[in-house]
Amino acid sequence: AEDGYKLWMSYSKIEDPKTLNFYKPRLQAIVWEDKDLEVAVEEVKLAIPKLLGITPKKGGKNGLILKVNPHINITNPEGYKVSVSGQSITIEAPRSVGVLYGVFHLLRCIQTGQEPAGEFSPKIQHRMLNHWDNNNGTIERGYAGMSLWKWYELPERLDPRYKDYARANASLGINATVINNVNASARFLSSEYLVKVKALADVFRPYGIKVYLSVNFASPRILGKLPDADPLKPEVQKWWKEKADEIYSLIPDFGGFLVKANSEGEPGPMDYGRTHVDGANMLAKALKPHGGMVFWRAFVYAPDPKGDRFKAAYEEFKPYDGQFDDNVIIQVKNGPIDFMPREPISPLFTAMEKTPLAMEFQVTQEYLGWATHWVYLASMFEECLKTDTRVKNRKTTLSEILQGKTFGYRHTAITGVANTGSDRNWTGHPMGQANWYALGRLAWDPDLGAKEIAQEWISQTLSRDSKTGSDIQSMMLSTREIYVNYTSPFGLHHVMGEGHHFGPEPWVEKAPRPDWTALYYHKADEKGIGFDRTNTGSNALAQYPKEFSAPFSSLETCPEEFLLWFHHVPWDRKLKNGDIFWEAFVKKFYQGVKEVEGLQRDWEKVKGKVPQETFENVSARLKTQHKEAIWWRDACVLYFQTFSKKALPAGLKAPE
Ligand code: GCW
Repeated sequence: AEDGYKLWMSYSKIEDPKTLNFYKPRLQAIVWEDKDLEVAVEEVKLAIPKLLGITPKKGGKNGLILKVNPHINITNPEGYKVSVSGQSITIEAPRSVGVLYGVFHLLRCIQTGQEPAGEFSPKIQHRMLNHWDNNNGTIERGYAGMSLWKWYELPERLDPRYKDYARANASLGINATVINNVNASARFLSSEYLVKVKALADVFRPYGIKVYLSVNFASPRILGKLPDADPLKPEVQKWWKEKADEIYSLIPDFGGFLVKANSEGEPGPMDYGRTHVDGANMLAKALKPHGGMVFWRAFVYAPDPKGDRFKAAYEEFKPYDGQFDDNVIIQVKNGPIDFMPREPISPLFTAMEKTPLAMEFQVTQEYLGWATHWVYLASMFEECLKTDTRVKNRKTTLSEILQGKTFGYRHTAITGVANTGSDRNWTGHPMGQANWYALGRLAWDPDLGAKEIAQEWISQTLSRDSKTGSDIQSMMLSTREIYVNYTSPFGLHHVMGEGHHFGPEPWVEKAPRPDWTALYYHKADEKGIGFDRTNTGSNALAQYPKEFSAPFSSLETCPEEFLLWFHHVPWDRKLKNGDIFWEAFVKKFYQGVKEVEGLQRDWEKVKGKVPQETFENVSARLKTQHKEAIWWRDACVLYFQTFSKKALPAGLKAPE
């Protein structure tokens, strides 16, 4: 049994007569000349017989015509054009990778019953996955087994899975992968490892995927045996330059470095009294002659018990706007804290006018139920991307900013922390595959909707029956809010288990750092709950354009789903629906549990309509999710009740 191995590329047989009528006559042959179209042709040869039951012959005048045409006029060099005429479909692109993307587009159209013609270009240049994979095979925050990369076997043995990984990414337009953890072992830069990295890069190259490495800033000291890694010292600069030369001699199209510096104990330029600019630009200069990029992360915060971690990234980076070299991108998490189930956007996105920023989403469900909770993350990504930032005091979505339209970025990037692992089905939860899929599609076009992406994914993965499809689609679209309801209603955040980040632990008051406790964030007391980030509190709201922050600033106008992000809300505050806050809050947890029961019932209805293994796998995980939703509900309600000292709303049974 395949058990989900083939992801959205199982190419099951098309039944729809209209689709068959359109495609069959036009896919009787494949016509191509360029040698570097091999993988595109291979994919067509694999897919078409399965989808359409025909075997395209080679050559001729009609059929599927694949052409690299450097002179074609197109918005983005990675784009492609598809035209349909008489008995043929032509895919043309300036680069072979564009033709490959065109082929995947065609296969998607066949499976979603659409016609393929048009011109298509990615709206974002760097479409990346970040793997938090370690050299011992474990994955930080990974819930789908061990790392895909078998370091002990490389470079000699190439697991066939590397190629399937590349195909899956290319099918979405993902063109970059950072293969190791940002908490980086210096070992990845050793000559021993670089040949292994090269072996992977060679597998990925035909699929248009560039390899990047996360680097440990102290590598010159750890590997090079220099006394330190001070970025202003010539011998340190020389070490990096030579390292870059070594990498490029092995991997001529190496993408560059991703760096987590001076964050959560990682080394960085500040260890030597230098700045983010000193550190990033030093690496940028080493990579520049080879065309490499530096992705420098803005995920930084100092342990300040009286401060507000929300403000840290902005405070550390805003002063350096405009000072980074032109091959540096600052990579910013979507929210100001850390991949919470619902976060407001990071204020940095609205504030760096002279520095290109990359979006970092998290696809692995660190704070969203690992691999036992069904959460379709595209709803969350979409909410974030469509946020109107009010930059320039007009409608400016975050998507537009990321596309570089607002501040004229010279580089654009969307990345996602991968949820892949060695599990047979790649992502542990079968529905997690949709999150990988969605990240890739949104990186190509951040204006796509969660709804259409779900539909595409379902018809390629689970079912092409329209009723089944729409049933699963509505389940998917409900999952994120359900998770929010039983874990973090009204903007409650950072109340998960300390360290492992699983399950509820709102009572954590001691941790290695104050900003890792739950109390720091929820601030519950007998009066109320929530973090006052208005001007009577930390004033974090002042980091946003005032046209954006205005509604959030007052309890009256703050969107209710963000209340606890910005206000200390009195327990007996009346909400719009007439409930007092305590009652509304408690009801959400109960509602969330009920909604999981609803998901279980709805999932039962697709039995026999989706692959049986997937059906059983999801059913079983839903049972666990239900149990864990009750755990979240009871833990949170009982704990917060010790502050509110109020009874449960009428009709709700108190947890035992
Ligand atoms: O979300 C937190 C995680 C850490 C992670 C860190 C980061 C890779 O708990 O495990 O480290 O963020 O993004 O750097």
